Amino acid sequence: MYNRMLMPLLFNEGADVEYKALTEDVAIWDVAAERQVQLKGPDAHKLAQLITCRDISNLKVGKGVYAIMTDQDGIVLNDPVLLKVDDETYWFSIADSDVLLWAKGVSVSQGFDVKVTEPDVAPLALQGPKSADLVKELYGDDDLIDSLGHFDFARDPVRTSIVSPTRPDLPPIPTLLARSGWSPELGYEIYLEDGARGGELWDICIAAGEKYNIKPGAPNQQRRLEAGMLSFGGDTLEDTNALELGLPKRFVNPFMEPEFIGKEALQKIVNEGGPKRVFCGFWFLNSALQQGDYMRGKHLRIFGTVDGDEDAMSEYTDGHELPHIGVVTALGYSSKFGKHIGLGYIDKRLEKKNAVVGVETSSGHMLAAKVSTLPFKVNGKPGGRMASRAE
Ligand code: THG
Repeated sequence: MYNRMLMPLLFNEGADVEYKALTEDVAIWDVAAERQVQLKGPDAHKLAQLITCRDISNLKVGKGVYAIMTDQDGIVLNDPVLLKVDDETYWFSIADSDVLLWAKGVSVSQGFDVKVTEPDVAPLALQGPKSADLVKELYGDDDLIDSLGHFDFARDPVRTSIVSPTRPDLPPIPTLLARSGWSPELGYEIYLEDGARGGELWDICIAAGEKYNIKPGAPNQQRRLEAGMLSFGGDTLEDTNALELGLPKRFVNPFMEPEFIGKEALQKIVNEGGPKRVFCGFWFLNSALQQGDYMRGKHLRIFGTVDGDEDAMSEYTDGHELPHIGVVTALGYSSKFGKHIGLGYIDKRLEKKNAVVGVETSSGHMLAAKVSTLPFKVNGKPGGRMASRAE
């Protein structure tokens, strides 16, 4: 369940077929569970700003941004994409937690003039190198598609409605079209604005995508691990603060002009020397793991020394006597890198040292892993894409 909805996670042909479609052709994912929390009214901007630690003063209509939400202690509540739909309408396209109630609660406490709702909007993701060709066919508007930069979107009753090729007599399907998605590939998201027409939209995409080898899939864990992208809930702990995510400064900006919930707490953390642990990657060094081994959302404890000395570590068959210095929150096999990789948190002192640490598996064994900054790099080049972290 995701936002109290079912979300398809794997299709019959299997994870390898989905991965290949995503990286070479185009994959289609039903991500309707990424609900929209709409803020509408004269104070919509004020409320949106108050609940994200990113400066959105200059956000333009038609632009989306990755907008982390924090509580009064700077703890991450959600990591939505925020879309400015018009001057008085914002959508938070949320990950799996109760943003609707949080936004209503904050709004009422401030006496804001804004309505907070969950409109009938259901995103559908088309991700992969051939996704642009496919959306061009769906919308028949190459100029529009070519004009969309990363995280831009368009919403227009004519230009972003989809006419069914087989049923042109039916009213066009209303959508918002964004260039975004939870993968490092080129990708688009169709925000369907009439839930009753979901099946029809899916069928239209599958039919138009046939010549691009489209495959149904789901937000791809293997690819997002390679890209070092955060999975809220899986990779965030109860007490993860926004500074620990290691995102670029403009995403988490405690010293910006506008007020937001968590500002004081995050400033204090910076003033006291910064976060004690940081989100990072792990390269698993030994071959004890099987290709199918995959973990998300459990917390494997990490043991090691703050020196991260490889020779010292290799002497431990059982490193439990070492200090507990972090946690692995997800791991899986990367076919791109030819080894297992993971994500999690490590003591800040080890972040940039290529330290070798011991990761305790659920069966109590200790696996050696090397800490990596994100995005993962191979021969100095980011292994995902352009991931924002690389900037
Ligand atoms: N699409 C939409 N809604 C969503 C998601 C989505 N809601 C839930 C969840 N996914 C939100 N989380 C993320 C996390 C990361 C990214 C997008 C949504 C992402 N990150 C890039 C990175 O980390 O490299 C780029 C960030 C940037 O440049 O701004 O894309 O997928 N509609």
